[in-house]
Amino acid sequence: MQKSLTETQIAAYGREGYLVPVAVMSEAEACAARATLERIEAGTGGPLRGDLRHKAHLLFPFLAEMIRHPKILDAVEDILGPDILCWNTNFFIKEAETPSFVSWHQDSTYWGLSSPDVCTAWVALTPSNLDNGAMAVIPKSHTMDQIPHRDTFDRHNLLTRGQEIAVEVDEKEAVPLVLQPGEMSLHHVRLVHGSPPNPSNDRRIGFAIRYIPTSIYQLEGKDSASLVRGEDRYGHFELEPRPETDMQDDMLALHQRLTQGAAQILYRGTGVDNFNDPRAVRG
Ligand SMILES: O=C(O)CCC(=O)C(=O)O
Repeated sequence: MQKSLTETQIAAYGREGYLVPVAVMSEAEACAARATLERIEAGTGGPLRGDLRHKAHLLFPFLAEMIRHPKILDAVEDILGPDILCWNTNFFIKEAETPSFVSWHQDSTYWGLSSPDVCTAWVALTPSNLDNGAMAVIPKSHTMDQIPHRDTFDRHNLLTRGQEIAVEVDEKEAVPLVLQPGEMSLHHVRLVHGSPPNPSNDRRIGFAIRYIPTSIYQLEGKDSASLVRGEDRYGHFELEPRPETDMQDDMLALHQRLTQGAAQILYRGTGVDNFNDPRAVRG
């Protein structure tokens, strides 16, 4: 029995590779999350950079709560089943009137996971629309295998390596995923997607939560994840604890160790081995 999505929505995700919009919190809750983020940024000296953009759910309780949000998990459970790990989280923040963009890509390219049974919940903390660089997707592209990508390391490209698909993408097919604060989109790990810069006068903030079933494993090294629902009967990942306060000393040390391990997987073969390397810092 489904938890929150209808049969039609589940079928649409399977057929098209994405689902939008799914309401998961009120606009007031999303605005409160943005305010918390901006209070943290004020304390860390500006927009989150380097390793703070990755696995920030280990450092900040409001994000630890968000990855466990019942409405997000109910929808993800309808897609992935009852035993769910949050493998990673990434902030995708486009500052107002900046050139930051996301090239056309498939998420699966460098993640090293054993199966494409991976679903991203992209949660909007601000509006995301045609005026501020909303993500766009190529429907049904998730049915293709892994497509070759080339690394550009373009510093305005928000992806780890600035990787882009090495074949022509027919942009006429692209569908923008328009979201209000508090709504999310869901997308499959092989779906081709990307987004243009934000020319508007406000930031566009998305929090991307990568969910996997517990059966999946990492092919490229040791990796970690947070058990957010159900049971882990496989033990493929080091299970992450949950922070109680912002930037606890022990969680900072753990975050540094785990994001360094993650960077070694994502940047393998490039000489970059942590998210604070100048080639890895994005914005
Ligand atoms: O935030 C964006 O525009 C792109 C996000 C993205 O590529 C992702 O969540 O995988």
